[in-house]
Amino acid sequence: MSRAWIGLGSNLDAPRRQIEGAFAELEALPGTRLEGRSSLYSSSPMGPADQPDYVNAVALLETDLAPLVLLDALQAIEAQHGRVRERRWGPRTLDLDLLLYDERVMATPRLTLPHPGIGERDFVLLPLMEIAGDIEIPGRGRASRLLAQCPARTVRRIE
Ligand code: ROI
Repeated sequence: MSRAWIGLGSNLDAPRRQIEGAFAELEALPGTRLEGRSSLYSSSPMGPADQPDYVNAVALLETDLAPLVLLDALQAIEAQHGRVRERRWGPRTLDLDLLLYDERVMATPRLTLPHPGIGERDFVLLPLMEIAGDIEIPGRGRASRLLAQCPARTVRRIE
């Protein structure tokens, strides 16, 4: 089994419900257990400001699925939530990012690990640290150091 950390985000169509539903769907993936889930967090949009605040969270999966198979499964869940590829950094019903997969480091056209945005996103790092502690991000350093260097801090816990 491998450990995969997933970042969840939504700012359309009842975001909390989107995130709660996504946790249930992650738990139902074949060969996969939902080992941990963070609280829900609210954050101001990164990118264009003319969109609602986001609800963000992080999940820990124990999985037999290989990284690209897991990525396919995450994109299928996004599609079920009505996710359409819209303008870059625009609002979305559900975003599922494969943040970390064991200590895997890779850069391919479809998948980069660790997730390239992880170090600049307080809305990823804070929920991640809630369930992972001060985890070492391969090639980047400890989560606490990355969080301290994040440009803006808007994330806050909402439950
Ligand atoms: N901003 C926040 N606060 N949370 C997100 O999950 C998020 N996701 C995105 C972009 C548009 C970059 N901005 C975000 O994909």
